[in-house]
Amino acid sequence: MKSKKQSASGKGVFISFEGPECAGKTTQIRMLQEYFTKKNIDTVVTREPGGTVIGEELRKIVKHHVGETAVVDEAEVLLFAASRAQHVRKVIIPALSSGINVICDRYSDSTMAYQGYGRGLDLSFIAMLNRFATAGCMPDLTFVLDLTAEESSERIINREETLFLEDRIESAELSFHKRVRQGFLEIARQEPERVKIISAVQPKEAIHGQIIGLLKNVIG
Ligand code: Z5A
Repeated sequence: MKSKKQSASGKGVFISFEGPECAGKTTQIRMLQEYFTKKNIDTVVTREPGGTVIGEELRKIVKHHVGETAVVDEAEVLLFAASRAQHVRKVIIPALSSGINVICDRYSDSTMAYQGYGRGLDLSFIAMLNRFATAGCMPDLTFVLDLTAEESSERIINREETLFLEDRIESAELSFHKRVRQGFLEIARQEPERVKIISAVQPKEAIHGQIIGLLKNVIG
């Protein structure tokens, strides 16, 4: 681990990927990880909800809980925040402090987009909850892979790995997913320096090329 290159500032770069389901986040994260590996740059790849043992337990509840007692929206937002509070303190901040880059598959913008814009919970409460959960640790750069709700649901239907296996949030109605997308676009409008929108309807290599181009402004 120590033989690999770490950032000149001594602090790692924090990159998050956001967007609707099936936008290609996992695919792009894998390609970016390979890019860093070839350059011998130390990187941790992690995800939300999840990234810690507790976070992965919470992930099972928020993604797949079914049964007579549905997870109410207020409980859902707190479960995501709980996963994040553990994750940021046990994984993200320690890695960044050691000069290791962090790539995170979803982070606090997902809470704003899904639970705020999507579920309709109070946006200022979510902003406060995000500040509490993250301890103020925000990504240096966030890529929102943008896809319409219709394009996203078509990819979910055709996705080989999970054919016919939509999870609890994926199976929400189309209008919910439209609001989520608008949420991501609004976040990008409010924070254009940090949040970059990239069309997810392009060949994978073209998207990767755009990501590397934008990263060079941050990493050098
Ligand atoms: N959630 C929340 O509500 N609040 C929060 O605070 C947080 C999360 C943190 C996590 O699910 C769920 O939790 C998510 C939001 C919510 N809810 N939903 N629904 P997840 O992590 O399991 O799933 P996901 O983040 O939605 O990702 P995904 O469905 O696994 O998709 P993806 O990672 O973005 O895409 P992919 O796996 O790379 O590719 C999907 C398919 O598209 C696959 O068949 C690829 O071959 C194809 N693909 C990829 N790129 C392309 C291009 N460029 N063209 C065409 N096809 C492509």
